Amino acid sequence: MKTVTTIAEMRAACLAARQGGKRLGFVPTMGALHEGHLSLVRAARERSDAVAASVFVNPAQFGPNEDFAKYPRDLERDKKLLASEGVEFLLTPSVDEMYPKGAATIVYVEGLSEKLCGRSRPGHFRGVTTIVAKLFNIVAPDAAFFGQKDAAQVAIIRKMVRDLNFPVEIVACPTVREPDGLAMSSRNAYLNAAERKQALVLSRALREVEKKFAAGERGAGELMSAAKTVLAREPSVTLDYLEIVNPETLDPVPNEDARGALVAVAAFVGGTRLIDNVVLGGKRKG
Ligand code: PAJ
Repeated sequence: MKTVTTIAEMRAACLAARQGGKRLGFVPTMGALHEGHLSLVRAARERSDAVAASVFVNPAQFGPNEDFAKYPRDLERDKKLLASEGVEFLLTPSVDEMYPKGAATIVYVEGLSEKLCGRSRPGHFRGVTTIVAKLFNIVAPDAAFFGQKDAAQVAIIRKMVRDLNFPVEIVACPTVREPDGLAMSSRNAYLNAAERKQALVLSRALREVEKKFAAGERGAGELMSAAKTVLAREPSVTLDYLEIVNPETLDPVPNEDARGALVAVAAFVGGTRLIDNVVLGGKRKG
């Protein structure tokens, strides 16, 4: 694996691969890698001739009172994992390399960026789309791989790619979970033993929704209250949002029909903000 810290080196390495006729897959990450990240690398390998990745904790997507400073970082471990998964090119830039003094341009997807996590994390998605656009310009991948775990992020990046004509295919990959159902996240490392148990209420609430949906319930309101009943059993967990939305527009679905809807939840477990979601089956109307 060729690991570089400068944009120029990454651009040259990726360009050479593409000019050699290789289809290039790309997996952007913030490191502290787990099986969720590695599943994206495996998906990228299956669908590409060479895989590029990045590890960059992007300050622009963290709010002033969020965890940028304490976000878990273990670059040596990340490098070993990515090398063993067959990544060919890895970019691990400094903040100054990605945001040199005077950088003033942002990429902002209007509307979608204020929904779901965007409502409680102002500026978050603007930071995400700006860095992902920059990384796409550096790597110029044929396809880029993102986790469905961050469903709003997928919707917003798809919209950015359409609106700005990036010649890249966006591939969304399923959420990887711990055996007990907790969605894998670099932030799970913040949880103590008690919080780790409490955190299970998120996936439990979503499973309850899926169960009710499978039993024939189609009403978004009914499905919401089923989830809320489960969440209320863990009063130490503070709900940020629970929404049943169209997975593309992120707007609430009509109350009478939750088919094909995204059920998304965010909650604080102790000081840690966790998110999870499921997409319900069936065909959406319209
Ligand atoms: P990060 O949180 O490191 O996640 C990198 C990628 O891994 C994202 O596409 C995310 O959705 C995916 N991922 C995380 N947990 C997952 C899980 N349990 N199952 C499947 N995929 C999972 O998302 C970001 O970084 C950043 O916003 C980034 C896109 C890199 C821009 O800075």
